[in-house]
Amino acid sequence: MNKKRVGIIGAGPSGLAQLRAFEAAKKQGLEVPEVVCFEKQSNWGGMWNYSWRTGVGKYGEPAHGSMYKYLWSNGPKECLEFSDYSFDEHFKKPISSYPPRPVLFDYIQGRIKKNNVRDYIRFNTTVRWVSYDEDSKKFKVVLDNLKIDKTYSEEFDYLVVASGHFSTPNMPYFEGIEQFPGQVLHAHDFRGADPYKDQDLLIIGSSYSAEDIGVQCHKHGAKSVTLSYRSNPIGVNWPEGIEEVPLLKYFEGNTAYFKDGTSKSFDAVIMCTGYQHKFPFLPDELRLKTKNNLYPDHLYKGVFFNDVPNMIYLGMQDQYYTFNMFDTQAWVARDFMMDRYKLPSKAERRLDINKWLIENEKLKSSFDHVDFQTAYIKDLLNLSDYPDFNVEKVAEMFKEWLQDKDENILTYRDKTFQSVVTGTMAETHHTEWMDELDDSKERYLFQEQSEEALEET
Ligand code: FAD
Ligand code: NA7
Repeated sequence: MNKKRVGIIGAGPSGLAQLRAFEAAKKQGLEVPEVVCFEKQSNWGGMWNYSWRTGVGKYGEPAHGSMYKYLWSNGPKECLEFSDYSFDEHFKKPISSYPPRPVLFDYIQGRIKKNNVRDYIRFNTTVRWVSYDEDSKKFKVVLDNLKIDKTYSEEFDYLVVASGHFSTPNMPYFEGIEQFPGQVLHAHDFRGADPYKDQDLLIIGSSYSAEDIGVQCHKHGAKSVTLSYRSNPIGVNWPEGIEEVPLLKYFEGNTAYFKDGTSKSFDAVIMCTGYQHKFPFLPDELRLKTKNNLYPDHLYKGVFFNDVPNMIYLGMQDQYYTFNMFDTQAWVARDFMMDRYKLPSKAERRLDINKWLIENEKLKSSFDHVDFQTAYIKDLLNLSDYPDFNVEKVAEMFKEWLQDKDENILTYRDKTFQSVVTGTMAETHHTEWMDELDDSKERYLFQEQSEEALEET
């Protein structure tokens, strides 16, 4: 009998989780389907694979990356730790709770390099279009090999969409913006705080990107940072040099006028106004249509597209949990694709989705959001053999993290947490975050080593 074929779109943390899940089954001696992963970039890691490029990539595809220089983990690493590959196993010593991007990229790669999963990935390959044949129950996937500029197609029994949803900007219009004399960009194109040194910076938005880009620019020498919110302010205890104001109404030249009647002149504007779930390679009947939220409609268990459940989406939720959530999803998806986990009827699936949607509607506070996603992870953990971890403890850490940010947005990254995987307590980083201007892996790890060495002498 021919092996079933699984296509995975994207080799970011979600796609890599799917590959790792299949490898784990293979290690147990189980027969796994034939798996092919398509990645339009030349390397894996998704967002964590930093690119200086904006606009388009080398081959003219929309640039995927939204991460920037000086990006440090915005939550404790203990909240995202893989439960089958600990930080201790990777770094061989305790590290701090908030590592910079290159260090987390290294960690993601470490687990994957232990297996031969690179062989399953076709890099520089964009998924151009997908169609589904109801009779044969197969997906036809049209692909572009970007390097040799060749289009071809292949068929799959299952398709896993792991293409991320923080890449296509949501870019609102404000009256007069077309005449604004300075730079106007979306967070997607922000590549570091350096250009905003000594500048008065206006940031629109009040979520993760606004908070982090605002704080990074403050840290790296912006003259002032003004955050303009639509619904709710971030509301933390801002230091001098950062302030929050209600929504921008319009610009006149370089002056911005806000809803509360105040105004200020700016050198640059960064729209931290979120992203669109965008799947230009999917037809209507297969496409997830949702805003960024904790439980997108139409996905049973947050992964199986209810109309066509052989179509699987990973990581489409708004995220408190990240790497470990992608894992819990990928393990359940794998078991379904290997006939080890059976789905209930479409109507039953709909009822289950509705149950989660109703709960999602009731959420008010950030703590409620954490509890909701924690319940979701627990539900998934019950469905596969992904190594159990203390999710309740992780939820507590998320709440502590939220409180730390409220108390002091400039020092929360100096705090340390305890791993639920190994019990190891994180190290205090050698330099306080506000004084640390170098985000390289070498500096992050080397300094710790040299301090250790110093202690030994
Ligand atoms: P992605 O990482 O986006 O990967 C998707 C992959 O799919 C990419 O490699 C892309 O090239 C590929 N792809 C897309 N379309 C196609 C196509 N048509 N054909 C072939 N390949 C395609 N999370 C944290 O845990 N901690 C943080 O500190 C943190 N900071 C963040 C900061 C920023 C600025 C952003 C944008 C996100 C941040 N996140 C953070 C969340 C982050 O998105 C997740 O950690 C994680 O990268 C999501 O993984 P993913 O695989 O689902 O998507
Ligand atoms: P989010 O978390 O989706 O937040 C988007 C923000 O943009 C949010 O504050 C919105 O305000 C605001 N927004 C959206 N449209 C507008 C308009 N038209 N006007 C003003 N404000 C608007 O995206 P982020 O980029 O912050 O975070 C995404 C990921 O990147 C995250 O995982 C991080 O780790 C990094 P609202 O509250 O809806 O009024």
